[in-house]
Amino acid sequence: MALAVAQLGPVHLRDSRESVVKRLLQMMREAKGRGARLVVFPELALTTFFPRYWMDEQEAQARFFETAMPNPVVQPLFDEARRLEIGFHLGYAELTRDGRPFNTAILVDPSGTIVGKYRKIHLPGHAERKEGVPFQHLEKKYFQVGDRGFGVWDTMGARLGMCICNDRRWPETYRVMALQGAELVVLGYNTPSYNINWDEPTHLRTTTHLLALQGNAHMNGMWVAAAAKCGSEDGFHMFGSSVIVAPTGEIVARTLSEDDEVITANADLRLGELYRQNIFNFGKHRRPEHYGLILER
Ligand code: CDT
Repeated sequence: MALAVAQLGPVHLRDSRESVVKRLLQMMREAKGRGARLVVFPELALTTFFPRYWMDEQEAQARFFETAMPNPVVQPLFDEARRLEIGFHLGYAELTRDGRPFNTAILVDPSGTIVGKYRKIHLPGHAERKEGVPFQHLEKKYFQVGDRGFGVWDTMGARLGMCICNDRRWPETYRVMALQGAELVVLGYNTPSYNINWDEPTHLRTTTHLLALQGNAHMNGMWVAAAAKCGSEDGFHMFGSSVIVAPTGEIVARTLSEDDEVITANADLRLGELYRQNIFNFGKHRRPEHYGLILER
């Protein structure tokens, strides 16, 4: 499967959604030009990473959430996907009709139809205002925990799963999708380079990000494609290192910049099948009777 990851450089507070959609469109065209059938965009791709700012929920919802998808601002993405016959994955802040806020991602097929939706389950950070730190991480304040579980979708010739950012650090995320036969998991992320909780060397932020993707891709015999929004948003830096990881655990493509950048790879889905039929043959080798504690605690 020809796959593209479209990393986004910074989106500042002053940047309009229209300007972001233009950048996404340009990368979608580049992805298509390189033969991709699917392009993966980041988490909360349409705005700055607003959970770093303290405000009341109503203000956040008015400024940063989408009440419909598609809507007139993002419609050009759907139209271009249909024209080019390319699918895409897009993260955005969703406010449902009954007023529930989620950190959401959609999967759109090459006819421009939404075929899958995922709402982020592992919400990092805090809900209360944290004092003495350079920025907040208020996902627990602005979003509810996703209510749809970890699904998979048969589309574009593959069985695809989705997760969002912090979900990528939890083995259960991938395993639940692998148990449903996922061959490829796509995700977007916004990860601050500075750790507000302890004095963590900056390079470890990237190391642990890659470890999580590579280890889980391998242990579940799947491809993983991860797209960052990165660089310095109004002075708040987030790392790049968007990657496409093979079921071997190897990185087959990685961004060089911390700006808008497209990477591509030909994901041979049979490679994952080799692992799922042999060393990670769940039916033959898993021992769920010894894993009960995972659901009890
Ligand atoms: N967006 C997101 O989930 N970011 C988290 C940062 C965790 S630090 C509170 C991540 O895991 O990358």
